[in-house]
Amino acid sequence: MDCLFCKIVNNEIPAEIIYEDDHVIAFNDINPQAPTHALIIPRKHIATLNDIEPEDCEVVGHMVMAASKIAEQQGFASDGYRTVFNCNSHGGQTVYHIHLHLLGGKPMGWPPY
Ligand code: IU
Repeated sequence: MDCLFCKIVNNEIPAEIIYEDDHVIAFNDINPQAPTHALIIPRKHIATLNDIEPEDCEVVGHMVMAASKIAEQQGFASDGYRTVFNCNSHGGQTVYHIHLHLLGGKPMGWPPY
């Protein structure tokens, strides 16, 4: 399978990994949109949010828990932060291995367009 994020999971291409556990890894986005912009991904390949199955609930929970742990580690948990899943073209998804964006270190705007 030719998936960029699977290659990062398998150490076939480098990334600045900032967190990992048995289910997920997180690394710095190459095009950061905030002082901290990390991507939290499951080790398992899941293409889009539409492909999540009931047995994936645990890993998706790990993704969300990882976001709050990283926010704490980076020192912006109490100020707050943004988490985003983009899904398919209207959602702005460009890499088809689900990833939770974690953006922190500055106030975020809303709406996101
Ligand atoms: P999106 O939600 O699928 O649009 O997000 C994909 C992200 O992956 C985007 O923020 C890119 O900057 C990021 N990214 C990366 O960190 N490393 C890469 O090699 C590639 C994309 I291609």
